[in-house]
Amino acid sequence: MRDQMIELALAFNDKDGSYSEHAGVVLASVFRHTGSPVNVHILHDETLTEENKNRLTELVSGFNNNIHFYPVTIPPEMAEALSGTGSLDRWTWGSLYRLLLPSLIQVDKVIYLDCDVLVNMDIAELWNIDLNGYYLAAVRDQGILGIAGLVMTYGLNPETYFNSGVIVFALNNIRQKMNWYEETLHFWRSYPGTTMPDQDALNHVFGGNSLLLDERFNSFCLPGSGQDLNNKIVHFAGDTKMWDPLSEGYGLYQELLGLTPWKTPVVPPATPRTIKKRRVGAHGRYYLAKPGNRKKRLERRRPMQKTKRVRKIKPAGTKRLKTIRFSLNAQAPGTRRKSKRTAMAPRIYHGRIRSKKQGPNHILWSSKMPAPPFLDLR
Ligand SMILES: [Mn+2]
Repeated sequence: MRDQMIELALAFNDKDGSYSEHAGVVLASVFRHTGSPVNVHILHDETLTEENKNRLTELVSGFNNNIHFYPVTIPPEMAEALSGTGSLDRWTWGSLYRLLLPSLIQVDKVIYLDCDVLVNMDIAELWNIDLNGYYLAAVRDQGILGIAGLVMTYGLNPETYFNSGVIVFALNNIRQKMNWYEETLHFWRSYPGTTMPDQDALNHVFGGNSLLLDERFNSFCLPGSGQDLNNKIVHFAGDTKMWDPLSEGYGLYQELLGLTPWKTPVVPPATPRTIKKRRVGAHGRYYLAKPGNRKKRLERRRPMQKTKRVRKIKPAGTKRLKTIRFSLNAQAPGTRRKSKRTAMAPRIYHGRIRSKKQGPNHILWSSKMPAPPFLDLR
């Protein structure tokens, strides 16, 4: 007989397309350490692409487990209650999806995990903890020393203040507490200053009846701590996440990534760099750029006509003056010109002449556009 089915929920907003991959790594870390079957519940929004959905499905079914997707829309009254909360620019809507678990998932109990944790133990150990009549089980927030004063201003108890990154929700118990949803909204309306709307609200609504677990079920990991990551659930709760090369969990993250369909890391789209443009004198505009990759930049700016354009743009101002020699008697009266070249006078260059290798602000291009009439040229 197989072990008891474990219900596991992840919730995220994937606005830059990378969170699906992190979710995949979290799941791989769970599957690798447990022999129990797992029912995976993904709370997501329109930012989850079909491709990433397929990859998650592929990963989960590859471990002989099941996956269910729940498209989430924040209810209008929830958005309204949060509209006074000025801190939402730091916290995505995705962090609030976990609050809707009691109404979304029809199971008695579910383990919720953040997408910045690595499960280095059999998750069945967490699942098998008896919740009795508690609403939830979680671990005391290890950053509480820094925010004890703050959470007290919201009427929360720092002694029992738990972190919302790893939670076992007793959904059946919560559903029996009829007013859990109203109380959540009430908290946000009463304390618009909350900096962690999800965690503070959960503490407010369920804190009085929650089971505090051993720290190894949600062990914070800071860079440079050199801590042992084994036999615990590691939470990269700070700014240095496990996918950051500076993180203690980076090696493990990469290893687990190899078990997912995201084996080849997703390369984030290059951020377009701006080319500074400034008017110089009355003669025209100069494009200033750092040396080294000007061809690349020009190509990026004009993708349609790469090579042609690069050649064309070759700046008049950067050309060296040609040395032109002609003898004084080259065109004696009545004689033919010896050649075109010898008859030509040197051209006058209006732009400043510079060699190619010069300082960081060498001129790439200058136009000899006539100055607009409204400019005073004196
Ligand atoms: Mn987290």
